[in-house]
Parts: sequence; structure tokens; C-alpha cells
Amino acid sequence: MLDASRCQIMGVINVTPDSFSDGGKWFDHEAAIDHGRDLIAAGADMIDVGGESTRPGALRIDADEEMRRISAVIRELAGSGTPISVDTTRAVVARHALAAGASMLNDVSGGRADPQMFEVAAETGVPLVLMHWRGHSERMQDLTHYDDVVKDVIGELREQVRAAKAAGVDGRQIIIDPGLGFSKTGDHNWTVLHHITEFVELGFPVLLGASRKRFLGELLAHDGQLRPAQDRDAASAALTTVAAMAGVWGVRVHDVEQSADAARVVERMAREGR
Ligand code: PMM
Repeated sequence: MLDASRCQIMGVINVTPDSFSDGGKWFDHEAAIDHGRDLIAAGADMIDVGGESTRPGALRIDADEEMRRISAVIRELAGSGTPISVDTTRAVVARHALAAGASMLNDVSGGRADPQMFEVAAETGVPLVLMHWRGHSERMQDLTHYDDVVKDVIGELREQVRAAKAAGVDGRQIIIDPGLGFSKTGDHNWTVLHHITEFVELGFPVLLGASRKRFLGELLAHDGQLRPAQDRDAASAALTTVAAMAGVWGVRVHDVEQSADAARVVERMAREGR
């Protein structure tokens, strides 16, 4: 069962040369493994390992390259007892990652990129993150039309949940994620965040990935320059506080320490009300 005693902290390792948020720092396996250990020491409950960049406009790599990037990192960290989720849209990579020791699937396409992802989840029974998604990175920012972003995202997420269940995934495995920045403008992200309780009320654990994203860089811009990604961590932790107070199950963050502290503050405050 998923821990819900307080907002869960998912630390991020992008084993990619081109991530916007950490600029390829963890492309080297040894560096990625060391970083994973540091994230756990800083208070992460789990680590999300991904080998394919999802930055807007990014081109795809093939599945073999994706597996090559993440295998050793997952094997090593899972082998020392760290709960690992794998950030992939491909069923073949998901299977490979589970065999290497991962215990959760984080599919940013919510099963839309590769319907066989649902089979992998149904067969293995592991938790599956279904993120709201409209298209791959190279075209996702062309797919930002909404009549009502909150209603439309919830409606599309419901369809993804329905498809997962129809393919045999148990509802108790499902975690939903509104997909901040994926086919969404900065204003869309803020509207979704303002209405985040409506997502929580759908009855599934909610995961949020706001950390270091462009909309925070825009909010904190100075002299017309975006605030650089690595200087967005205080704002990211502020959103962890907001999310935890709204009953969000978990946050996917690059800087674990500040968000872990924020989640603990919110948990302690909530205990006063019980
Ligand atoms: N964002 C990114 C990658 N994976 N997974 C989930 N579930 N939710 C997200 O919002 C999300 C994700 C892109 O950010 P990164 O390049 O910093 O990893």
C-alpha cells in the first residue's frame, strides 16, 4: 500500500544529457548513483529515475539507449533498498526497470504513448502514475488549447484512468498527476494549482511535479531574464507546502531537503487539528 502519512518526497534523477532542470549533471552513472544516495540522505521517500528528456521540444531517443542510461542506476540504488520509480513512457523500458529493481511506474503519458504500459502494471501490480498528457515533447506545446483547463484536464485524466482499469489495472495502483508544464502554459499551471483540491477529491493519490519548472522561472524573472532552473528551489518548496496542505500525496522534486522539511512542517501542523 502507498504511504500517505505525510506528503511523499520523490527525488529526481534525470540520467540525460539535456534536462532543463539539472543540465545533464547526472548523465554519468556513478554521479547519478551518488546523487541518489544524497537524495535519500536528504529525506527522499523514493527516487524517480528517467533516461529520456521530456523538456519541451526534446527529440526522442530509442528504447535501447533509454535502458542503457537507467539500468545500472536502478540496479545499484534499488539493491541498497531505495524505492525506485521509473520515469518512462515505454512498456519495454518499464519491464526492464522493474526487473532491475524498480517498484513503481511513472508514465508521463499516462498510458497514451504505449498502451502496453497498462499490461505491465496489471501483470505486476506495482503503483502506476498516470500523468495528464496530450503528446510527445516535440509537439506538446502546440497542444495547449483548453475550454476550461481544470475541467478538461480532469476529464482527460478520467479517460486515462478508465483505459487503465479496462486493461486490468486495479484502481488502488493508480496515482494521478495533472502534468504541470505538459501541454500547459504558465497560466494553465497556476490555474491547475489553484484548483488542486479538485484533483485530490477524485479519490486517487495525486502526484505533482512543479519543481524548477519554467513557470517558476517566469514568476521570479528579473530584468526580463528567467530565474535560472537551479535558483527555483525555494519557490518549488513553497509549492510543496501548498500541495501538502491541500492533501497532495507526493511531490516530484530536484532539491529534496527543502521539500522534505516543508512536508514535515505541514504534517506536524495537521496533527494539531486531529
Ligand atoms: N515532469 C517531468 C518529468 N517527469 N513525471 C511526473 N509524474 N510529473 C511531472 O510533472 C514530471 C514527470 C519534467 O521535469 P524534469 O525534466 O525536471 O524531470
